[in-house]
Amino acid sequence: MTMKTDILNRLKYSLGKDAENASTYDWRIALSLVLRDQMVETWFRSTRETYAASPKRVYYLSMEFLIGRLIEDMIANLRMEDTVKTAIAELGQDYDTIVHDEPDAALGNGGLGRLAACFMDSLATLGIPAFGYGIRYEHGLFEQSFAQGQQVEKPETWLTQRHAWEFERPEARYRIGFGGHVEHRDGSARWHPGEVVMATAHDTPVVGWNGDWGNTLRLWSAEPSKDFDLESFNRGDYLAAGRSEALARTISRVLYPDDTTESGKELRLKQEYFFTAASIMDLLRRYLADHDDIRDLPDYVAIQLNDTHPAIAGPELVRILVDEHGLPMDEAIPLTRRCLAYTNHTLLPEALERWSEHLMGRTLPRHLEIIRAIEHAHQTEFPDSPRILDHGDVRMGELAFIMAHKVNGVSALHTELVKQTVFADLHRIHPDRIINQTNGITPRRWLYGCNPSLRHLITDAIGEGWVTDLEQLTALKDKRDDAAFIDAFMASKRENKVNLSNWIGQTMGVALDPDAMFDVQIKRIHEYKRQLMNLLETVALWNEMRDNPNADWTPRIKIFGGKAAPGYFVAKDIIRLINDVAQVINADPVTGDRLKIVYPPNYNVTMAERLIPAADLSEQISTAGKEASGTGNMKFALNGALTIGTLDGANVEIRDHVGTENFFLFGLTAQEVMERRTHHGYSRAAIEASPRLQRVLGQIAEGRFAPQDPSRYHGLVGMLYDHDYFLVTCDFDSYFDTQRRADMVYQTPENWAAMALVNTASMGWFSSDRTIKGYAHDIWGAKSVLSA
Ligand code: AZC
Repeated sequence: MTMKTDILNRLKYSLGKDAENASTYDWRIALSLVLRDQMVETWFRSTRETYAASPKRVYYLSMEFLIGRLIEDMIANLRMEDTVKTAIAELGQDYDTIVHDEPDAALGNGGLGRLAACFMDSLATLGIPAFGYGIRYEHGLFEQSFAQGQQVEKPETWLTQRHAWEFERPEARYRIGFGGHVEHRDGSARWHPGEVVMATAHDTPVVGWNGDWGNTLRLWSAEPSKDFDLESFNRGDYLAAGRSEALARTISRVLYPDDTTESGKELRLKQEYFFTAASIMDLLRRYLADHDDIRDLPDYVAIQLNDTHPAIAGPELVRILVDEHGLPMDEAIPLTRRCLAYTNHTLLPEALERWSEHLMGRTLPRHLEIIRAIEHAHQTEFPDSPRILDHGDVRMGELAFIMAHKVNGVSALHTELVKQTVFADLHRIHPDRIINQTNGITPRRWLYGCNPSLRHLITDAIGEGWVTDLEQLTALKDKRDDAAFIDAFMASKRENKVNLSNWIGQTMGVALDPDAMFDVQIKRIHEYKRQLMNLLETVALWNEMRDNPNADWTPRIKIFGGKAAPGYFVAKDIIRLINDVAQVINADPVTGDRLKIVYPPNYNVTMAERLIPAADLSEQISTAGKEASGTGNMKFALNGALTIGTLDGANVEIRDHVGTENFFLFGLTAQEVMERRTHHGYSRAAIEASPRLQRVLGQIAEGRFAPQDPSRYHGLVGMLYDHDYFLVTCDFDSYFDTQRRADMVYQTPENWAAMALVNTASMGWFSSDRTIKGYAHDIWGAKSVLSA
């Protein structure tokens, strides 16, 4: 059968529509179902081969999977682009319209969630048997819009449409308990939960490159148990019965919109335990179906904890081993440790989770006992160890560390700082436990998929091997003096910029000059990421352009994108200021086309796929020591943008790879940042030393950008004078000067392009395939079944 008939059949038999009456939505679902059918073959084969080989399986536990759209991924990985495009054209439909109809699966906040999605792609491409385990949130990350420049949040509703990729698994259902009491009898313990919620699995196949291997992303949704409140129901009290039903469903209702700040909510703890417990039960069931001795578990199971959110996995597995399998505690703890590893993603103290012992005892009473036993065992062996239980709190970082056989940071610098700061004392006791695994990105989505023009250029030059072996891009370095190739490289970038300009023109009504430098900062809005510094620099540039309107300025488009956590008021002020400044500058006839600010609302994965291929300059300007790694920085450089950045996170390694001469470095180092903070009045001093910065802050403070409400930004400006914790003021001048250096280089487009090409050519190491091989070798002891 042909693709075309397959689609028509799906339209008819799965959607009950004929071609005449089908909407874009119908066509998209029909196409998705046809693609899913194709994947199922790979998926079954992979499962059969896994059972036959009985290898170690990897379980990646993550509260977040920031997937975005799947349709183009599926088409690309199945190598069906031409087939699908032809079929859709024959059916008289528009390919782009159909593909763009899919809502983003926004089951994550930012870097941590997107990393999990890239890892799933690499695990499947490498043929490592793996499950991703997470929560099937009914509402993903909120939708952002702006009202008078201010962020407005609306619930996100991706599931109101049919999610074509998943299979519900009614047979994979587990009872998850909360509360209740623990019964101790004859030296053994039994937990009697006071409340039970059901976890039901929903599986999305994850097919790797060329359809060679398929893994599973298994997301849990919460449902009331059958006996949910039968008593009330039988009494005829339907409202009471409905209430407990609603409470159960609440657990998988929404993604917490906090990025790196701890939320400290009981529901959050319940979400964490809910998905972790379901995942552990599920993997144990799979293990016990094939193995008799629970003691061999670490030879077959590697569980990776993506941050501390699933750290309750340690006590949970110990609980099952002790209370259900009768292992002694002193055997269960080390056995569990051999299964677990933990990735740390941030040093920000506010992001390190703590739960009060009171809440833990009320929600998970048996787990609190086990945490005490873990603490006791560790203290006995290492009397000067830092404590898990501290000032009435359970510290999840310490718990995760102590229960993991490996702890990893996500860039070389971050890993060193983890050793020196958050886990310094535990590191002294366990000097071999902390290792580095620098993050990576999947080249399938972040070059092959998002940048077709560059993809074709590269493939024509060096073949297609780079898609699974990104280091092959080094061959492009030979082309840096090849004028024809540089021309084609520039033409590809320009094409992407024209496409982006058209989209911005249509959606925001702002006309952009595609020959201007596209300077992009897209990520969560956070003080440490310093969008504010970027904006202050924009205002300073505007001032200087107006002072000197006839000079040969390099035209710039400043593009911002990103959401602020709803309760993070400083971040929301920064958003408003960006929009206020944009209004004034974009209307200024003096600067005109030479300076524009655009801030498209509702930044998400799909928007990143549009913006990154069109960027000339990538803003990676966090306060050194604060950005654990960054992965956007890698996506930009791979797509031929030059970076302006600090020595922070993976920027350091990117600069090493692309060469110091192809990277715009500025600012204080992590060491200098720590040192500077000890100086009294450092920010006031920095402002006083910079007339340029003083002028900008003066304009903002006097209401130049909010004439109706001139005091609007007094708080923000005051903060820069008095507690500029992230050293915006100290790095400002160095940043401004480096931006002017970038302007200069941009004036000679061939030079800029040659530098950009070297960036693309040097980014092979940042493939998440390399990262996953590192985890597999250094942490999991897992192997590819494909190459076996
Ligand atoms: C992020 C880090 O901020 C970012 O630097 C890193 O690249 C990314 O993880 C992946 O490792 N951290 C988070 O997103 N953290 C939380 C709690 O959301």
